[in-house]
Amino acid sequence: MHVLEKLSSAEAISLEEKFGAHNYHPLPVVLSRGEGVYVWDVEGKKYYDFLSAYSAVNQGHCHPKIINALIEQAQKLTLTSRAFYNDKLGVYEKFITDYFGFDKVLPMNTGAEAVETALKICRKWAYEKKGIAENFAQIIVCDGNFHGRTTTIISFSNDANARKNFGPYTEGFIQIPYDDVEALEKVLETSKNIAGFLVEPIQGEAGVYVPSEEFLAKAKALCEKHNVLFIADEVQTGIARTGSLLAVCGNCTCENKCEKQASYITPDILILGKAVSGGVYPVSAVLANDEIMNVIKPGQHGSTFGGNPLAAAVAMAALEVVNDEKLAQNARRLGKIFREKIGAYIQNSTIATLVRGKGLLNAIVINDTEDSDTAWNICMKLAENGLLAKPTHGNIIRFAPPLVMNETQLNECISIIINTLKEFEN
Ligand code: IF1
Repeated sequence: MHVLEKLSSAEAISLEEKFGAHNYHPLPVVLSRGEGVYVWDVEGKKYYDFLSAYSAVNQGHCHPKIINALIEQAQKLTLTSRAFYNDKLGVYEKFITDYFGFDKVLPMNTGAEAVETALKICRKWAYEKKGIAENFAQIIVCDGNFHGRTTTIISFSNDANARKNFGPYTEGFIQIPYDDVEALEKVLETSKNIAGFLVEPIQGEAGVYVPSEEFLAKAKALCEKHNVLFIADEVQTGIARTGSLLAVCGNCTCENKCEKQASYITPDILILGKAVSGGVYPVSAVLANDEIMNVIKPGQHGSTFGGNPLAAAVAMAALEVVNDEKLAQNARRLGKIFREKIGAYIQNSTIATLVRGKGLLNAIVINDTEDSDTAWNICMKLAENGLLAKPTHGNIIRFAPPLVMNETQLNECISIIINTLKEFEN
């Protein structure tokens, strides 16, 4: 088919409308280039990216170190499958397990695949190590969770739009309210077949809900007490996004090698995705120590692209950038400025009710009903004013720029956001 040399936004949108499944409702912005904190549309308009591809581009768009790693490896060897060894996977496996402090990694591609992998490992551990009767394992999840879109994962979602008419649903999950230690304790004390507790350290899609200070630590302690695996889904909160290398690091300064500070809550299974590759290539990872990971034997799990040499090369470069450029420290510092300045504006605002978040994962709650289109209209106006963001649920707008942003750029963005919100003040 003849492809137009230079598409206009309208042409690009109509092609997607006609030939693509309608599984998204994007803002009418057609991007063609990205560099650091900026993206450009096909007409050449420049924007600040305040979504970062849902926190996959933490290192900034097209980071030269990561792109060079991609190009160099792509010219040598991209995919061998796991039918054979390759010279990059073992090096990467040592690198990432040292980096996050676990014995082993099971490499996958997307976040949902990594979540599914963690669920399988948890169940297998429950039958073969904990001694739960086969097919009776239960995994506790939280209301408002988002862990991906596979049939099993939406089976334990309570988002009607994500699960309606995709049944029959996978069994073996118990829902409790998020940030509710008593509810977790009650389930753990009344059910003997609990294998694991799967939790987002901050609920991103639900609207950037930061749990109470002690929630994760108390939940981890309860899991330990009841011999239940604490499974942290850091697909969105990981890789320095919340001002530490991982959201479960608590208030660790994260200088270099993780010294497992007192505030660190050690997951039994850690799930990573998105910015593991800096948004350059689909890379996800499941990390655990030997007594858990070794329940997986040859032929019991895998994927064609999982652990390919290109992913390995890209992920090592992307994770080095996080340390080299101290992205966690930057996210923590700029996030505080963002919440302080937006919070000051909100004191006298009629259109925004609160700002919340951690590091550079933040959200502003708009003073309107969930089903109103005010948040959408604000995002349309933000785009007009040169900043891209998108509502999560209804009246909540997520703000998550690349972590390479500097203070001058942040202040310019804060001005754009406040001036745009003021246009909606009544
Ligand atoms: C979409 C949301 C964010 C995730 C957590 C696993 C996954 C995700 C905590 C699965 C993915 C993405 C999916 C994308 C939009 C985005 C999203 F709005 F859907 F919920 F970020 F908040 N765990 N989140 O956030 O990873 O399979 O996508 O690689 O599906 O619309 P994935």
